[in-house]
Amino acid sequence: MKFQNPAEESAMPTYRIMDADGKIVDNTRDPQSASDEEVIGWYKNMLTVSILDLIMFDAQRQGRTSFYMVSAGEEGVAVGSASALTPDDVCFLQYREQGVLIQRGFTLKEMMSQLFANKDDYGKGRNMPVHYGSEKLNVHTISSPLATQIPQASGAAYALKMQRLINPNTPERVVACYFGEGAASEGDFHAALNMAATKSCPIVFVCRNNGFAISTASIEQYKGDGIASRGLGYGIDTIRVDGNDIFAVREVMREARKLALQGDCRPVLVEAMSYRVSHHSTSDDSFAYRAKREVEEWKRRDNPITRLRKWMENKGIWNEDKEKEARAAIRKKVLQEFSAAEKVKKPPIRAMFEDVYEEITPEARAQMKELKRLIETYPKEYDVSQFEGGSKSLE
Ligand SMILES: Cc1ncc(C[n+]2csc(CCOP(=O)(O)OP(=O)(O)O)c2C)c(N)n1
Repeated sequence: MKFQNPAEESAMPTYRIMDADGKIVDNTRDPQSASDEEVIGWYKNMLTVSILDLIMFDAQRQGRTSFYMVSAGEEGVAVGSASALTPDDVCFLQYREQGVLIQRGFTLKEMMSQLFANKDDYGKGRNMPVHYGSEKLNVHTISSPLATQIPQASGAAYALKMQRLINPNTPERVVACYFGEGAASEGDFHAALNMAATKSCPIVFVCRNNGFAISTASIEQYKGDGIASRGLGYGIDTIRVDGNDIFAVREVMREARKLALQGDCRPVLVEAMSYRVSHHSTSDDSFAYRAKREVEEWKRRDNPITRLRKWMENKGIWNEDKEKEARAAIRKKVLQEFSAAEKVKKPPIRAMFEDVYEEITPEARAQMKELKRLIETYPKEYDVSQFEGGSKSLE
């Protein structure tokens, strides 16, 4: 009799194409599978995420927005994986994947409208900042309860498979579902993987393992070999990848997408290793639970942006001048959209009552009427001038 002991098993390896100096270490793969222009495009998208993050983090500190979450250190996972998807593929996000949205074509204006909850926000200003969504880009709207999107994503993938069974002319599509290693401790993660495996769903689960879930280090989050080892238990093809290596993330995602669509379809699990360089959110001071020096060391040692920059410089397609120019242009664009979005009116107050159900109920109508009466009775208490249509929208 022998008990299998996880400590005696070797850890799952981490796939890598280029090292921290931007040098290619896996020559069996063409690191590019894309033109120089495309690679530069990914680089600029990662820079955009990073510059947007710095500006919006400061804006929150000045009280100009209520909340923000940065993606520092994880730009490569988001942009690299999204670059391997087609526009038809469907995405479910957690919240630290702004690079997925930008790579899919979400504009800075769309981003700012959500962050400032103005009348151009698709969510009509109802959600906290960073809870983006885009019907046009097949990105489901982000919600705060962790991991709830994972079984929903399995269900969506099952629906895509059924669509093709009913009509084989429907284009091949997969679901890409993102979550953190902390969220993977939720029951929903387990329900989702089991459902996707037993129903053979065309889905790629992308776990961002950045070492922390707010103040909880991953050493307190699980005892096994990360999240990847769980995939095998559910009968799911699994790979661990270096999340700071955009080429590796892209290649893994391209292969995962192919696998997911093969034969009767099947789910794939990708665990992308990185480090959460930033505070968890604007509501968190991470130096209360980790040393500042540790963070500084990580920043200096490795980073998805500098890694790709080194590769591009080695190849002779990037230099200091281009870097300065790109940074200045992105910064200017972000600030332009920032000040434009800040000035746009808030959604009509009426929007507060809409979409709870498909139609406004008689009870909600009565509440609208009462709210209008209160606003008009106490105009000094309720300044509604910044809301589109003022109290009239409640008629
Ligand atoms: C169901 C649920 N529990 C707790 C929270 C509070 N919460 C928000 S983010 C977070 C940490 C998530 O960590 P992880 O999934 O590793 O993602 P990361 O923030 O590291 O990107 C927690 C506990 C929540 N939003 N939902």
